[in-house]
Amino acid sequence: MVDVVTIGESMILFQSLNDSSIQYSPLFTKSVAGAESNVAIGLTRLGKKVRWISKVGDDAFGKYLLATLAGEQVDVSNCIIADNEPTAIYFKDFKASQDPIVYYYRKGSAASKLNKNDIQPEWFHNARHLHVTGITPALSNDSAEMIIEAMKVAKRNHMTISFDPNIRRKLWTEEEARSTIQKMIPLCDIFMPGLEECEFLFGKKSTDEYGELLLNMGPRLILLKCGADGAMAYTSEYMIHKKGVFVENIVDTVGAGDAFATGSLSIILDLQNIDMELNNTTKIKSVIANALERGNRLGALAIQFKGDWEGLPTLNELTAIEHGESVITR
Ligand code: KDG
Repeated sequence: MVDVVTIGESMILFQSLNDSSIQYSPLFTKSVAGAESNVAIGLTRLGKKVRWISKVGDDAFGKYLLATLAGEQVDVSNCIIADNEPTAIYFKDFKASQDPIVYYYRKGSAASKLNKNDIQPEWFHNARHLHVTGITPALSNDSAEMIIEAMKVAKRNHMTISFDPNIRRKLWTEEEARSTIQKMIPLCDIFMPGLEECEFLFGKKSTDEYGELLLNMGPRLILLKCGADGAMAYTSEYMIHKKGVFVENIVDTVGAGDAFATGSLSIILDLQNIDMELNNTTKIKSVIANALERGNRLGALAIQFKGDWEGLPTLNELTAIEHGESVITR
C-alpha cells in the first residue's frame, strides 16, 4: 500500500556556498527542491511509503533529481522523462534577517508541460492519500488542469486529499492564483494555508472567520499555519490552537510549510481510515492536536537548516526529540 501520492515540479537548487549574494558568489552548492518532493522525502523519512510523480528533462539535472529522491526511498518509478524540455533550476539568495529571495528558471520546463492526458491509473494504484500544492498549477494552464483532474481521479479512487496552497506570487498573476486556488479548495479534505495566504485569498479576517469560510467551501479539516504563533485546526466540531516551537537561530525559512505538512500528515496517516475518521472529528481530537504539534515541531526543525528539506528528521530522530531523549552522538 502506498500512503501518499504527490505530484509536482522539483528543481535543482543552487545556493551560494558561503552565503554571500548570488551576484558575487564564486561557488554554489547544488541540491534538489520542490514543495511536493520535500513532503515526499519528509514522509518517507518518517516511515511512510510515498510515490512522487513529475516530469524531468532527459538531462544531467533530471538524472540527479531522480537519483536524489530514489536515494531517499521515494518511489519515482512513475516519473516521465521528457525528450525535449529541460529540468527546471532555481537560485536562493540569502538576505540578512529576511526570507531568502528566490529566482526561478522554470518557464517551459519539462514539468510545466505535464497535462491531464499524462495522468495514468498507475499513479493512484493501491494508494490512500494525495497531497498537492498550489505551485504546480501556477506553472501553466495545462499543469493547473492536470492537478485539478488528478484531484478528481483521486476522489473517484476513494483517496483523501490534502492541499497546501503554497502561493508563489512570482509564478502567476494575483487573479490567476486566486481563481485557481479557490477552485481547488472544494476538492480537498484537508486544507493547509498560511495566515498570509488566507488574507491574500479572502481579504483580512479573523482566524475564526477564515476557519468557518474554508469549512463552508468543502474541506473537513483546516490546518492554519500562523508562523511563530504556531498553528490552528478547524473542524465543524471545534478549533484547536497549538503554540509554535521557539527557534533561536533561524537559518533558512524556505521549506517550513512543507515541513509542517510532513509532520501533520504523518500523524493523520496513522489513522486506519482517514476518510471515515474525518466525518466525526470529535473522536480524533487528540490526533489532530498531535498533528498540529508535530507540524510545528518539524517546521521549527526545517528552518534551522540550510536547504528546503535537509533538516527533516528520521522517525527515530523525531521520536527521541518528542520524548525529550538525548541522542548518543559518539
Ligand atoms: O516550499 C518550498 C518550495 O517553495 C521550494 O522547495 C521550491 O517548490 C519550490 C518552489 O516552487 O518555490
